[in-house]
Amino acid sequence: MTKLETRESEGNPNFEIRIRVLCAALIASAIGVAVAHATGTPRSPTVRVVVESGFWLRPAGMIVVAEIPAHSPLGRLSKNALGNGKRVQVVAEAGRRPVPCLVRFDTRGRLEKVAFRLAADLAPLSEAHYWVAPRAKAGPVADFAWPETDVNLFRTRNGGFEQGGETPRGWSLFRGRLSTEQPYSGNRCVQLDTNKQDRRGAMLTSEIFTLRPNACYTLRVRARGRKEGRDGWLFSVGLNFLDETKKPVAGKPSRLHFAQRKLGRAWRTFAHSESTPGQTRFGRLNISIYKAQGTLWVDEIELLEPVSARRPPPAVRVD
Ligand SMILES: [Ca+2]
Repeated sequence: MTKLETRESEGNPNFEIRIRVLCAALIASAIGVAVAHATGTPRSPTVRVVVESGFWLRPAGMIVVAEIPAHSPLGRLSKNALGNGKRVQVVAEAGRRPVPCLVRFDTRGRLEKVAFRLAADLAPLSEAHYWVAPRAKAGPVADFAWPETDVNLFRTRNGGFEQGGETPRGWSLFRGRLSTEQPYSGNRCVQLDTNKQDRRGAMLTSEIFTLRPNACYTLRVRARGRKEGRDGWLFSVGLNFLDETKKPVAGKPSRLHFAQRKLGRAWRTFAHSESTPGQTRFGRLNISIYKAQGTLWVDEIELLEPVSARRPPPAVRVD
């Protein structure tokens, strides 16, 4: 922020905020009109998709996939209403032009996902906005194939803790147990507990699984918690990279992916991407309470292995 802007905002902060809100509203309105004008379709219901590049350049033409929220008006439209996908369009906010797209419907015939090509290069650490909307008349379907989806290694490894008895299949628990208290998904999650009397911590550990060397994996974990006192970390997640002898890879014995001193009662999704060292052949996941007192709940763990690229896909979210 420049000195001039600082003085202005200090003098009348409300005014500056109002101007910004007004500008944002005008821009949004103009874009909406432009989308409708450029395509001749109703503006509603639309979904705005934000594509974030992360640390990499995402070239024009790259295919990205957006999930359409089931609760959104667009997500409630049926296959018939959308002409079996031929009456769905994606428009790039910049340049306001349609881009080729494909759609997928769920088993109930509702719009579930849209794949589309990036209209322009997306520089590292930047984002681009697109609109998904119905169109009045059926249009051409994109000529590309639906992109392969990254493989979730925990889909078959009980990442949601739904299988098994008191100890979920595929996992070891130290001072933890299964819980049916407000799971993130399905009927079960895992609960770890520590208390004042015993400061050894609590841990959830996966079985050893195969990893590829020099590949970029994305780990996602859902967690919530209740912490007592100020000490330690309530939520600590580490992925061990192991060599062919199943010993930690030299120089990078353990990669801590993320840690939180405390957590709230509502579920949050934590994610991190990291490349495996060249010697990596296997991996093992550890989630623990580290030197803290409290309760940690964990559910729906995903570890995404890239199908074709050695870098994670761009983050795509729907506003
Ligand atoms: Ca679950």
